[in-house]
Amino acid sequence: MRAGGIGPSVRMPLRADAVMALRIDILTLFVEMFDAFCSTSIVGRSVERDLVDVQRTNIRDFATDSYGTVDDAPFGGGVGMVMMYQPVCDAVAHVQSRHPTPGEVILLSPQGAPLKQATVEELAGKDRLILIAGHYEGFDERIRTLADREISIGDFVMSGGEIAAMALADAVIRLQPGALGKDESTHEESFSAGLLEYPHYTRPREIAGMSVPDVLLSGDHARIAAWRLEQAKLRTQQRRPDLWQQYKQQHSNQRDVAPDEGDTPPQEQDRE
Ligand code: 9D3
Repeated sequence: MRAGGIGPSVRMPLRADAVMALRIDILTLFVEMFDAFCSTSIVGRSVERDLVDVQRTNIRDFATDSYGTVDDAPFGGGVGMVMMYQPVCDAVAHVQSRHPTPGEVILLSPQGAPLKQATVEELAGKDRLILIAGHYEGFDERIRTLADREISIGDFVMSGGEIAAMALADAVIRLQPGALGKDESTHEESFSAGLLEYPHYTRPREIAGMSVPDVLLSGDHARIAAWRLEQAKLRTQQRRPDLWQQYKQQHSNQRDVAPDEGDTPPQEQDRE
């Protein structure tokens, strides 16, 4: 969560019950893509409760010609269009001028650093973020100088940066104090940090010939916790050997890395 220690980057409470909201500016050519995002579920509720202020800015508003041109053909030739420097630069300057605290400028790009929860946690502690989403074959290289960092959400190709901006904003917003209800609390995330989730079950006890594991009906909370940790480890070994190696490394001074200290994942017994 938020880094410890009082410093200029830590948002200070105005009153005991009021904390300055995180402000996120989204610079995009498709502001309408963010409508449902901003009004639905945890993000919608956080906006309503003033835990976060999400402002959308249309980069096209900063075009200088009457056609609203924001892209052009690449120097050197090639297919596709390139997003121009000037409208993006002016849009960033505009949103920066609208607020006293400078925002951390993040360019969503397939060439960015792959997004990790550690980055999300770091960004969740900032006062202000400015997300730039592109929607062309590429940015004019000089746009990169406007950004403090460049982030990708994974090694796959989307048609634009808008969904990546939503993914990042969503991950950051749900970490704001008060964003999650009691039932959605992140408490357990720290307990099993670095592991995939254990299997969940709800009513009915039996359906389509599949029953709930007996231990979950036992009422024995210690046994249930042990079973869940075991399942989380098994699942991580089977599905994400990369995460499992990391987890083993981080817990190498403890005796809790069982069930299998080895590198070969056990056979998966059942699939969902
Ligand atoms: C044919 C040229 N493309 C190379 C594969 C370049 C390209 C430019 C722009 C590919 C995708 C995009 C649009 N994507 C994003 O803006 C984007 C993105 C993504 O596609 N995947 C994962 N994370 C991100 S963050 C922004």
